[in-house]
Amino acid sequence: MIWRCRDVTFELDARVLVMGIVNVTPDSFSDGGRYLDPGAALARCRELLAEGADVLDLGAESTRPGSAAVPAGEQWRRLAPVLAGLAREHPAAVVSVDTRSAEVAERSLGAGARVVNDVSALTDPAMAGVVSRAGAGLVLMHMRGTPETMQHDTVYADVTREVAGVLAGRLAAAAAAGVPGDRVALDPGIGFGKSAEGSLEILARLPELAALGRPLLVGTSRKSFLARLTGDEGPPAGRVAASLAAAAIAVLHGAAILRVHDVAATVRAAKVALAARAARRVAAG
Ligand code: HH2
Repeated sequence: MIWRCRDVTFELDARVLVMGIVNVTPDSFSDGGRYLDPGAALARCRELLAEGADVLDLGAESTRPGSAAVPAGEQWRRLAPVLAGLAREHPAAVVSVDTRSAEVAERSLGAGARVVNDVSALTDPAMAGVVSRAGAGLVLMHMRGTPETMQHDTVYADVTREVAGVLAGRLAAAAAAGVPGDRVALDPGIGFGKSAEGSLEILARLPELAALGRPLLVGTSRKSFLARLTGDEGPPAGRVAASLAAAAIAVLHGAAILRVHDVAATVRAAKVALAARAARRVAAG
C-alpha cells in the first residue's frame, strides 16, 4: 500500500511511519506552551527528526475537548516561522500541518509542507481543492461534532462500524473533490467524541478499519483514556508506558502511521510490533 505526499511516496506494507507531534500552541493538552516560541518549536523538530520521526506534525490549534477554534491568521502567525526554519534546515523532512482551515493548509503547502492533517475531514469546503492542487497527502479523521462539542455525546450503537462508514464516505468525498485515494490516510480519531471504552474498542477492532484499504493513522499518545485504564493521575507526560502499549497494539492490528509525542521510544515499540505482525503473516502462510 502506498501513500503519496507530493514528491514523496511511502510504501507502507512492511513499514510503520512515526509522526512526531509539535504543537505550536499555548494550550495543547500535553505540550501546550512548550513550543509556542518558534525557536523552541524548531529545536523540538530537530530533536524529533534525530529520534527517527518519519513525519513532523505541526499544529497551531489545540483540538482537546472543549477547545475553541483558532482564527486562520493566528494559526499562520504561529506556524510561518517554524515552517520557514524547517524549509531552510531540513527541506527533505516530511512536514504535516494539523489544521481544519484551507487557508492555513494552502499557506503551509506553499511553505513546503507535504501533508494536511485535517481532523474535521474536509469541513472547510475549500480544503479538498487546496490539497488536490498541491498533490499533497491528506489525513481524514473521524470526529463527532467539533472539539468544542465532541464529548457531549459519546454513545454509539456500534462505534467501529459508524467510524468505518463515515471514513468510507469521507474517502469517497475526497476522491470526488479531486484527491485520489492513494494520497489519503484514514484515522478513527481516538478520543474525539469517543468514550474511553469506545476508544479501546476501536483499537481492538482496528482490522475492520484497515479493511477500508488505506493506511491507518492512529493517535493514542498520552490520551486520557490510557490514564483511565492505568489509574495514572499525574500529567499527560507520565503516560508514556501506556502510550507505547497502545502503539504496539495499533501496529499489530494494522496501523501504518503512529502520531506520537515520544518518538524515540515509539520507534522501538513499533519495530517489535511490526516484527510480530510479519511473523503472524508467515505463520498464517
Ligand atoms: N489528536 C490530536 C490532535 N490531532 N490528528 C490526528 N490525525 N489524529 C489524532 O488522534 C489527533 C490529531 C490531539 O493531540 P495533541 O495534538 O497532542 O493535543 P491538542 O489537540 O490539545 O493540541
